[in-house]
Amino acid sequence: MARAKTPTATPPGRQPPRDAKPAQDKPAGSVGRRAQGPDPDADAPRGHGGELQQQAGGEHPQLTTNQGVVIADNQNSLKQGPRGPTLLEDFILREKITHFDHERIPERIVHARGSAAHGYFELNTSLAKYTRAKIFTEVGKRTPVFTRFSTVAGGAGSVDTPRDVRGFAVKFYTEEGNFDLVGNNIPVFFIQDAMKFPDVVHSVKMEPDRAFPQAASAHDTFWDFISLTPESMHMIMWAMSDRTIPRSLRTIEGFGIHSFRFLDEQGNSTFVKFHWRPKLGIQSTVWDEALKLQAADNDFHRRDLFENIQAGNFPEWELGVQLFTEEEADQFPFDHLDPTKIVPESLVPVQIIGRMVLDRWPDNFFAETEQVAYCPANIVPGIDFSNDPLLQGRLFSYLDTQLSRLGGPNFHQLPINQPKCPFANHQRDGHMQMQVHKGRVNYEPSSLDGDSPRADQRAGFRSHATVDDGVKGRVRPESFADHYSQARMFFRSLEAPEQAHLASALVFELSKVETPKVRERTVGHLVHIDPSLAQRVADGLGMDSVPPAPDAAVPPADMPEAPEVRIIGRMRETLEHRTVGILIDEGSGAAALKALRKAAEAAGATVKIVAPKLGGAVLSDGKKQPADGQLAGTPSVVFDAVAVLLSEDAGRKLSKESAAVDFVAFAWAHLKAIAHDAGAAPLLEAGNVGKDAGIVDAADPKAFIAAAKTRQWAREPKLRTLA
Ligand code: HDD
Repeated sequence: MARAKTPTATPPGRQPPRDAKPAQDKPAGSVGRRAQGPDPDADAPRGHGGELQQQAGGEHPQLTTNQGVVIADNQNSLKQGPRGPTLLEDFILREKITHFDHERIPERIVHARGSAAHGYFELNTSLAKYTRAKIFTEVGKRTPVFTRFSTVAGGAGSVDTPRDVRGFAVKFYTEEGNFDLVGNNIPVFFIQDAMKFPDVVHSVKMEPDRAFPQAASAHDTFWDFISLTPESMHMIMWAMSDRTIPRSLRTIEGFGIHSFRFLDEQGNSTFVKFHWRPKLGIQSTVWDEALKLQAADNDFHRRDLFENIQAGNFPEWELGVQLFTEEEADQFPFDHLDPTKIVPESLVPVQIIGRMVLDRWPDNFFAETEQVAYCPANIVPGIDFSNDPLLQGRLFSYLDTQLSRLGGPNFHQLPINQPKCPFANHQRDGHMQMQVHKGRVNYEPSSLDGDSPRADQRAGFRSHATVDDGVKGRVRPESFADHYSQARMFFRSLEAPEQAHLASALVFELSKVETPKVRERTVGHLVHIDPSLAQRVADGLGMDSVPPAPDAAVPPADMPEAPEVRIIGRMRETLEHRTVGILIDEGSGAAALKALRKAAEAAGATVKIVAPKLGGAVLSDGKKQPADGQLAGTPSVVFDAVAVLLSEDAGRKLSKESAAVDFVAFAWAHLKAIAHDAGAAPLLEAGNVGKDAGIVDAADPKAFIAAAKTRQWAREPKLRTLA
């Protein structure tokens, strides 16, 4: 569809557009029509800003309006004379600005900040005994997925690394319809009933009169709500643990939280809880590291996910299930329908049934990551809900929120939300209807069109034939009344440094609370969980005594330890897909750098060079080594382990450079391995870096790799006098 243009207002010095050739590779009507760009050999346009400066030559698609009209000039609005008024008639300007004005949609009320990737799920163990869902019965089959990770409290533009729960939402595009597992990186929740969700969310979001703090729970309204909501105590233990300050989205666990049901061909039900386990193991930061990461890189987690997927370091998780019958559940010393409870693995082990690999970054953030609409009500035949009252409320909320967030009832037709299996029904019309339905029949029963969609009793979705009776009322079951036993189990199952971090987190958060009675009420709850924790937090807050514990509906019971809640011991000692930063300067040892790089890369790490100047430095062999990051903008917090290779001169010079001193001081404080040579000694001294198994001679790459694979927990007592 070539057309000749007769430009009417070509700016001076500019070549008029040439005749366009039809596109070979795009359908008619798409953006595929091609125009020739300015010829790079032609006289470059010289002007005063209103002229086209781009120099790329070759063929480009023609720029058009949304109506397909080819645009002649995308630099200047239509004016009455060069210095005259802009004309309202300029439909090209108006269309462009109007579209721009509406580029944003409402952000998610929670989980607004997120990053996502495409990938697949592969089943390795059939669950045909329990479910007819093909995704869980066809071993070896790869089902496409789109997985979005998020923080909960912050807005879409907030930082990646606040202390916060992480959302872990997976859309499985199964051949039987979309199945969404919309979970978090923590296996329990703050509240037991969806009725309380708007309250807990309002309390944690920025306070409505002052509009701060952004993406933080450390403020009065959150702790006010929590201190008056004892059912939140188990979740508070998890939220104040290092789980909420993950090192990477690639190193978080995920949980479906609620009990769901599996239904076999006969409709028999087995309860199921879903678990995602990162192949790289769990890895968190220490709090000071998380704080400094916020300053170093607002997008740390998004960038980390992007860079690793682009590099082919595809993140991977195992999918595990806990399966139990109604009769088994009746024997648990808690109610599995209560979402503030876990089913400890000592009662029901997790069986691994498959894996998820994320191997493709979205092409467009808005179209995919922003417009993806998850919904826990999206399930497929062979899966069903339980009566968990939090889940039941969620079944309503997600579709409802998308109606205003995505602007109407047809958001399921957006490419990212569409099932990848055929879908057809008699729903019609509405805002942004993308399908052109044919024929007269948009109802059922009908006899006018033999091809119109019909229900299928055999293949179709069937609910579990649950028998429930009871007296109507706004009630909580007695079996939901124990708020402290699992909180105690969690705290007591942690390793000593993890307990200390949790106590410090509570002290930090409550220190930001201005209202004394809120602090006191919160510490009172801790007495039920563990009196020593209450004492530590009271001491940390400078209280004269531990406040009294509130009445507990059910006194806390001692449960067996649950090792699965720990992070320490469940990290994987590996450098695979991690990043080592090597600080160099003029005269750094070339051989040592080569050996360290080789060893780190062989262990699966990415190596990044940091230098005072981005251009790099001339090494001892006289060759210039470019840097990946400039020292002042690339602190050690962004690395998993560091090495410092410096000549004597550079070592002396950098020991007076605060960015360099911080580089080593923070690596030390954040329990990371540091390899160094003799030249770096003055810098390490200036950074108060001590000696331990994590501080190694750069001439011994093996020792460095061994130390770099883990955090130096033994260093912790030297660094912090923890609450
Ligand atoms: Fe929710 C989003 C996870 C309880 C109402 N939720 C949302 C997302 C995740 C979760 C991961 C982001 C999905 C995405 O990436 O787009 N939510 C949870 C978990 C919960 C939970 C694990 C408890 C076990 N949520 C919950 C309740 C309600 C909601 C009880 C309301 C009754 N959640 C929403 C919502 C959101 C949402 C308002 C906001 C944006 C969206 O749905 O799409 O409908």
